[in-house]
Amino acid sequence: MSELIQLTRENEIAVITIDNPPVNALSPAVQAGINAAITKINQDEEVKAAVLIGAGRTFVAGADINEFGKITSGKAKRGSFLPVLLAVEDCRVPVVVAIHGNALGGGLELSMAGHYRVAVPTAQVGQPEVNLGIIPGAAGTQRLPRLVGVVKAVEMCTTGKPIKATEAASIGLLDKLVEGDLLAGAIAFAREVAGKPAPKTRLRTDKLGTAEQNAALFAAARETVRKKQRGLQAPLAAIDAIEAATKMPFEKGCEEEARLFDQCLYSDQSKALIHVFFAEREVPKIPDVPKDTPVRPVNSLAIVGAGTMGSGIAMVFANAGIPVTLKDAEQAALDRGLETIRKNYAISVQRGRFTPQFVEERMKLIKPTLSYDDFASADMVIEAVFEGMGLKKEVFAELDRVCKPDAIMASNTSTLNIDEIASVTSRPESVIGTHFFSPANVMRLLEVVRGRKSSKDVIATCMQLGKRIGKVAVLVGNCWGFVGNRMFLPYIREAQFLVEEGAAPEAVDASVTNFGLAMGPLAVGDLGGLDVSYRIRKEFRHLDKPGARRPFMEDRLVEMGRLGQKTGAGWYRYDEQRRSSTDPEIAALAGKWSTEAGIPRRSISEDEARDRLIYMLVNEGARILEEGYALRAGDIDIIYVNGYGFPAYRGGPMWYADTVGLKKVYDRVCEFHRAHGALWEPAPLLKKLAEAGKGFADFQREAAQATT
Ligand code: 3H9
Repeated sequence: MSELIQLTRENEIAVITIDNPPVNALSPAVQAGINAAITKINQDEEVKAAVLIGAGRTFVAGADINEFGKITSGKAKRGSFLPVLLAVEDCRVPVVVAIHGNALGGGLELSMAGHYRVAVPTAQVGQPEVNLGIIPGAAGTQRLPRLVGVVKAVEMCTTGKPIKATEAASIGLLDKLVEGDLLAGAIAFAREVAGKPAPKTRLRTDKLGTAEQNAALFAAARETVRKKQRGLQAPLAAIDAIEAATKMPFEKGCEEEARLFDQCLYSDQSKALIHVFFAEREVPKIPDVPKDTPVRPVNSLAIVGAGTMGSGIAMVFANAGIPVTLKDAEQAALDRGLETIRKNYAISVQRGRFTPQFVEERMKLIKPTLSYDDFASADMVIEAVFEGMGLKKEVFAELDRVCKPDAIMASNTSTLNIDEIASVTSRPESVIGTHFFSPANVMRLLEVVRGRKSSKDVIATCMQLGKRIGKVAVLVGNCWGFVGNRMFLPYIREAQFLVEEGAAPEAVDASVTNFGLAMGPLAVGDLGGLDVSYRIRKEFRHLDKPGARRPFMEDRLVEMGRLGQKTGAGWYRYDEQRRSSTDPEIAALAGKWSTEAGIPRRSISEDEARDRLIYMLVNEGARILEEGYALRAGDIDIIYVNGYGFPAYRGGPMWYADTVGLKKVYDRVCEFHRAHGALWEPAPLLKKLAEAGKGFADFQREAAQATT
């Protein structure tokens, strides 16, 4: 046997162990090894049943995702796992698959080819391929509906969400839950079924339903996907493949699945989603803060400021089981904060996300206070007061006085200079930025802002803590707006320019929502309140490029009291339920103000609007990358996908630019530079890469090679 697959014997039971750390991915060698093990078992008369199990922390997390890029770039041939699975299913003796950790993608497909499946209660099983822009490619769409029925199979293959072992057992996907030692339990189960006829999943049809029942189910499923997974191709392909399972014999269904799988695999969507998968796993890797950097224990948190951000952050930590002291200066503000928390939890209970008991336990973890006295024992403090340097400095001076010596002192600032904040403390090495995104209890992104003196153990602690509290933590440098907002501000500025030049707000927003963004820039402004960026623009006016064009629309709307949703009007008009509609007054105001400012009104195409918005992000992203405020182009992509509603299937702004081709992007940026002036000056890195015929991915690869 190969090192990756071990074949051993427990008397009459053969045990195949897959040992391909870290997640037993089904590399070609693993697939060949399983095949060889089955051949041996078939030849060994003494074997009466077999157990197939994974070594290490998990069963099998699916195909080796690294292989997909090699296949689409022509560096590897696309093999098929199907013959191996048929060999398992046609094995002379019953095969019992024993699952712990995860059986995902090809891992679940392998399990379903086995005759029985047993699992520990903590295990999870799923077909998450759609998250990578593909569909199950080893008969998952054919065997799963045969085991769990069409509705559940469609749900699992279109959402990609794994289900818990307990649920899997209740719907017939697992035959038994094993308490205690999994291998021992699986061997005992194998002894029970040895010598008896073993059921083959592919021969079953009892759960496939009738054509009439299914027609309505598939139509409804397609409708749901179009609404909830807007723009994604793979979930629709998964439905097509499952439909094939209900209409064709198994072998033909597999052929149809393979055709659809290939179509998805070679798509831009799949390449982008695979990029996002690996970029997310790259993000915690910080060259000068190695994995084994010691961390400070964080078992309690204190928060200053019970506003929207402070109360949201309190929920995030309470949800992770970490006790929180929540402080505000005023009782009324504290009461409001707690009320917000209660309301948010009530919504989560209504939506079935949390049980009332869970919420009650979390509420007990949040301790309101008006005093800093309660801060002395906190392992970490997050300041979430109003965005203003003076106030933040006051708070940090106070924290320096009350916090214990090794406490981490973090600021939730979204724009301000962490070094300046740290300068008022006697321990700048313990000061760092933890920039949460609103609503903090919902958004996955956390920017960890590294100050000049932030120590490595503080950085490592915050990055690890991010994972513990369910966030994607991305380390960023300390520049204005850090990464996300530094790119976002020019983007929303450009949206205003488009309106000032003649585009309707809904056309501006549609140019990026049609591209796949969750919301357009103007609707986002209305949602958060136009006064937020108004204040930022005012405070940082001194940073504006001298002589460069300045937007005026939004400032004037704010000055008219049109602050967005909260005042019933902003870029759009809102009814009581905050449903938006076009406001003809905006077109009239834009026309009047633009004429006064001497800006000619013209018709603007959707392509121009989209390119100006997206390429503004890319151009600023290129500057950030070159200046070293983001470690990798992929980090910027992860920030935009997780914090700004950028469609993951486009891979993030930097990946998207690479797919367009940087030469094309650069030419367009130059065109906008000529037409609109200094704010479109091409980033030097963009120019350099475009002229060299390279992409951001090449830049990253070369930078990584240079450091190794
Ligand atoms: C598929 O199966 C298609 C089939 O239908 C058809 C043909 C058979 N491949 O996430 P983590 C690496 S498509 C290669 O940090 P966790 C990962 O990059 C596949 N590598 O750990 C990381 O490497 P590094 C369908 C993989 O405990 C390390 O493992 N399956 C794979 O937080 C640890 O990962 C999926 O989509 C892989 N399949 O989460 C499942 N999986 O240390 C994808 C992981 O160098 N995987 N790695 O950065 C996951 O969802 C999570 O990794 C998992 C563990 C839940 C398993």
